[in-house]
This record gives sequence, C-alpha cells and structure tokens, in this order.
Amino acid sequence: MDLWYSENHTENVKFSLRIKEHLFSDKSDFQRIDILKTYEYGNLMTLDGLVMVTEKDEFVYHDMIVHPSMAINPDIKNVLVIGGGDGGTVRELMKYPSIEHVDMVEIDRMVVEASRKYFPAISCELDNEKVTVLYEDGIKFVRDKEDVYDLILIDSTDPIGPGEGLFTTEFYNDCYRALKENGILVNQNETPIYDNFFEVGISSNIKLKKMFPIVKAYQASIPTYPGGYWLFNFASKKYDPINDLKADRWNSLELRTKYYNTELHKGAFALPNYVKEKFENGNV
Ligand code: AG3
Repeated sequence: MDLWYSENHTENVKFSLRIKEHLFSDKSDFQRIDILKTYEYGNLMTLDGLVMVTEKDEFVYHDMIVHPSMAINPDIKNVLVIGGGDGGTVRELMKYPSIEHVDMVEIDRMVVEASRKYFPAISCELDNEKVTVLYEDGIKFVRDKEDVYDLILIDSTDPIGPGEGLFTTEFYNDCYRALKENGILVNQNETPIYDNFFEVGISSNIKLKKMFPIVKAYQASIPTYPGGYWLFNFASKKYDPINDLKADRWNSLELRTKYYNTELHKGAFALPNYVKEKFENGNV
C-alpha cells in the first residue's frame, strides 16, 4: 500500500511525505491532531493538517528559536514560552543552568500529551522542576503581566485557528509590558517564499517595530515547512543581535547543539535582498 501525507503550501504547491503508519488522530477543543510515522522524517505531528514537527528536522527550528537570544544575553533567567506544546523549545532552554524558570503556556493539553507519547526525545524536559506548564490561552495569560520575563518565545502555529491572536499588535504590546527593561521577544515568522505567508511575516515585523527599538529578522532552513526556508523575528528593548553577541561566553558553556553555532548566528541575520527590502520598506 502506498500511503502519502500532503500539505498544500499554496493552491498550486503540495509537499508530500510517504507514510508507514497513521499512529494517532483526534480532535481537541482547538484543532485536529495527527501523528504519522514517515519513512524519511521519523514521526510527524500535524495540527489541522499542517506540519508542526518531525523527528528529523525539529532541531533546526528549536535551536534557532532559543539559542540566538541566549547568546546575546547569557544572563536570561526567566522565560515565557507561548505555545510550544511539543516541548522542543523547553528542551533547548533547559540546556542552560543559568535559566531559573520557564513558564510554558500551551492552549491545547492534547498536543502536550501526544508529544509525550510519540516524541519522547522532544518532550523530554517538560517535567523539569524549573518548568511550569500552564494549559491556558497565551493571549489572556500575558494581559496582566508586567516586568516579569527576560525572554518571551512565541512558538506558535500559522495565524489560523488558535494561533491567530498571537500575531496582533495588542498581544505584542502585552508581551512588551511583560518583559523586563532588557527583554527580548522572538516569534516564528513564516516563510518569505509564498506571498500569503510572507504577508504575515512582514506585518508581524512591522507591528513589532512599532514598540521595540530593535527588530531584526533571521532565517533558518527547515525542509518540512513551506518553502523549506523559515524566518524568525528578534525584537529587543536593548540588545542588538550582532553587536551584543557574546560569542566567547556562549562557546565557553560548551553546549551540544546540532544546528546553532556562533558563526551561523551572524549569517542567520544576513538576509537575502528580497526579504530585507520588504522588511525595511514595510510595504505588504
Ligand atoms: N511552529 C511553527 C509551525 C508553522 C508551520 N506551518 C506550516 N506547516 N504551514 C512549530 C512548533 C514547533 N515547536
């Protein structure tokens, strides 16, 4: 039997993986969750049919959502993760003994439960005593927080379904207030390859620029996401991502990372012209 999973990246582009087995499928209060065993990418989790993580390439996304900020401010102690129910972001954060506490606010308990069962190597740090997992709406959670976090990581889906409100100015304002005076916010910011995704990315970048003095996008190559090429926004009250990189200090920690290193850090912030121009001009 020939079983294939496909995600439509646009009306005219499909991304497909050959499937060994459909391991899990259920509908939570928020979305449909599927776990598929693929031939090439190991286990795959989809939410409402869209690729979220695969065992083979999750390291790229999770390294890149966490380590650049930690190398810019190695004194980060208190972190908020919005979304991130698979646990990959928390796993990378827990590599830093200097981090004192992480709140992970995931709206969908079923995502965490599925990850614990089918992605043990991704969810492995969710029970760490430094981590509090809250099953709440991240948008509501940040509303009444002020001056609490050094770093906020928005590890969301695309802005459809439960992820929609995580791309709004109101939410970014609440995050800004929840951050301390040297705070950093990073969000996953879609692909520039296809217009419908790029428009979301440009508008998120522009919204963040309205409140944060320093906003720079950076990139990573993620084969199973649309375009195989993904952006993140780095928004910061004080630190510049290149001038304030503490490469020696980060390297002295001798962490094992499969994707990130401090040379790649500089390259990640060097964007191709078609992305740079859009972000600089801000024309959606
Ligand atoms: N969050 C970003 C997923 C966006 C993928 N979009 C898509 N496949 N259309 C992933 C969560 C990883 N912790």
